[in-house]
Amino acid sequence: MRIGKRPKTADRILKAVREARSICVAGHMRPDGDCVGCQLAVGLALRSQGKEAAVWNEDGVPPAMRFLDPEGLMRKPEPGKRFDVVFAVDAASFERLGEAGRCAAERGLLINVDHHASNTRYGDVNWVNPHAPATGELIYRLFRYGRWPITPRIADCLFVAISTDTGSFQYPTTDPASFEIAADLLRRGANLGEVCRRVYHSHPLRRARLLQHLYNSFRLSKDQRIAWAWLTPEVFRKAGADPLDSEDLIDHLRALEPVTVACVFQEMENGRVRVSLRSKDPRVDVGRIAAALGGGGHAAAAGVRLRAAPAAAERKVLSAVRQALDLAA
Ligand SMILES: [Mn+2]
Repeated sequence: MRIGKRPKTADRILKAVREARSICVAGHMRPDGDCVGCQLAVGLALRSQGKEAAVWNEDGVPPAMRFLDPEGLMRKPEPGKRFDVVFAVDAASFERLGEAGRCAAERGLLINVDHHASNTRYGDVNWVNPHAPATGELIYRLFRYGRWPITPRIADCLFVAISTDTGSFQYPTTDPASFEIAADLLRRGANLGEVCRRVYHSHPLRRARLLQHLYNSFRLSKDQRIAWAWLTPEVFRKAGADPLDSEDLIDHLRALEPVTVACVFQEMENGRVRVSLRSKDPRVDVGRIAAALGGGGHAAAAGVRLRAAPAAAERKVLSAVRQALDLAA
């Protein structure tokens, strides 16, 4: 496919990578398919260019995506290791990098490639395009601009990145280019059957138990436009699940016909409440709601961590959502 004119930022990134010897490819905490897909794709390319490349985010590769990393590229670098370049992908803020941000403490140069509108431009070089439905699309373009070979394995990684962040090409941010890039990745050897079986059809039973709890316990606002549910440490314990197993369960609440906004509240060990928000009405921007509360994300999918008691957190979030719904009505 034709990828259009190369932005100056992409040139700067390619030049910095060319000149670097050691590079850490960093991702955000609770990484999703977009994050690890991009991290591994870049990591593989750097290795094949003979660079010393570390690939790291504080939670590692989610189980469903481990097939993308058979030799364990994703590994914590030794503490205090200095990198010529730290290449952050899909992270809206420096804080979202969590522990991986420490790799950047003594770096030469920090590159930030991302597609979140809320991105804080924390890098020395920032390539932020909120119109891209996935960071994977930006990384794909970077490969093409730099003429980095896209091997079948790299095609798998980038396909996972784009497929997961577009909700399997369903979210309204999905555009013709997403399909064109996906088609090109299939042509280059991405294994659609394998990728979909691993990523979408291999959920562990403990995740189903969390979903059971969600379906059994979710609540609806009077007008049925808001659905919300709680996941407590006890629910996780009973399900034999860990906090990463709840990823994307919220989509089942958003998928209900009367519901416009779904919220899932998660009590965390440190006395904070993790809130996930999803909207299916483009006029109700949950990214803005989350940002007003100190979090971030996209118009259709966002989140925030609140330091508040559960009941207070719930009140605060639901009233903000209600307000946004009323404004859109
Ligand atoms: Mn993303």
